[in-house]
Amino acid sequence: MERIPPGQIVTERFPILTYGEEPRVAPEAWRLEVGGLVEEPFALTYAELLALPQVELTRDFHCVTRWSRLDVTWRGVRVKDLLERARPKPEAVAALVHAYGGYTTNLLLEDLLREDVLLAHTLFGKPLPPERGGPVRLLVPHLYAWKSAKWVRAIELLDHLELGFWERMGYHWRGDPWREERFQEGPIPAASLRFRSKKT
Ligand SMILES: Nc1nc2c(c(=O)[nH]1)N[C@H]1C(S)=C(S)[C@@H](COP(=O)(O)O)O[C@H]1N2
Ligand SMILES: [Mo]
Repeated sequence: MERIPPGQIVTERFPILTYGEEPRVAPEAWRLEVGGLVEEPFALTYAELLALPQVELTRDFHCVTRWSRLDVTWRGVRVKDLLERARPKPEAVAALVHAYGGYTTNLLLEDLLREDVLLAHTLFGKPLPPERGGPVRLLVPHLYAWKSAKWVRAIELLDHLELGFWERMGYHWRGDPWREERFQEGPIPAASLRFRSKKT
């Protein structure tokens, strides 16, 4: 497989992209809430996050505005581990991720359960800087970078698709860079909502 998704241009730089004000969240004040359609909703502190099993990985980062930054090294906790602890109800198929400052983005539960989806607190060996979403951001390397919500605050599991900030503005409901899912052209096809009928 090609390394660079179609229509992307590699940059040596690593631009900072934030819509609106940059929220300031002290590590001591940071909380992650895992809730919605789960059996065991819980909140996590920064200290608790650091005490969990840690993963380090290096991944390329693809922004829908066409820049790709290769080989970014992150450290954090697998979102999968946290979701397993919360125990999603059978009808949970999607998530709305909420950030401090009001930003949101939607994801399929199956996309959040990938092994390389992290709650990242470290970037290139240093604490995640505030402008990068510190103290903690989401990293979803297999989708466009707008899914990697900075200053993440909550993961809310849902039995339906609820669009996030950019998705409501016309960006693609899923955002796979390999399929160039940049903008939502036309209505979201019913086939994409297959996850609605996953109910058991
Ligand atoms: N909370 C929040 N998260 C966000 C954004 C934002 O504006 N607010 N921008 C997104 C977009 S469009 C991109 S490309 C990446 C950029 O991450 P970076 O600033 O670390 O490069 O963050 C994503 N996460
Ligand atoms: Mo972006």
